[in-house]
Amino acid sequence: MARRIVLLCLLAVMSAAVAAKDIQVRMLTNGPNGQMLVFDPDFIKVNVGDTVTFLPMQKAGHTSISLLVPEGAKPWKAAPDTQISVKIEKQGVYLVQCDVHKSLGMVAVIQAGKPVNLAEAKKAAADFSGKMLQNKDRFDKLLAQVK
Ligand SMILES: [Cu+2]
Repeated sequence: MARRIVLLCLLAVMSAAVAAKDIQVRMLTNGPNGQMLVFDPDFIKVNVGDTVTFLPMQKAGHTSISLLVPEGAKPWKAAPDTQISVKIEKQGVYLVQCDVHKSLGMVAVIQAGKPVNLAEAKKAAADFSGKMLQNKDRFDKLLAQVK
């Protein structure tokens, strides 16, 4: 009996380890479909425990910086043209910006589990988008994909 419980616990630990994914997001000057200055993908749905790795594919000073994270989650800030891996430890919506190109709408949204802070994220995105010079609708389009 005790042995069976130990075995079940081991299996649970192992499957959790296997299930955690590393999702790669490319930071691009020339993106797919003729889009300029994008994260690809720019809507990233993950599970809590997954890691999101931002890769500078084309040197242009691209950065990955959190603009908003759920309560209790750690914000992050990568240096320009630098790779960063972010472990997602809290559920909710994360807003991401490229500091150099934020005014041009280089943004992304991460959803982990339930979007517990969606209203807050929408408000922050609206404030932020108001200061953009182009692609002002990107955050809206991304947040519309949050389910
Ligand atoms: Cu950029």
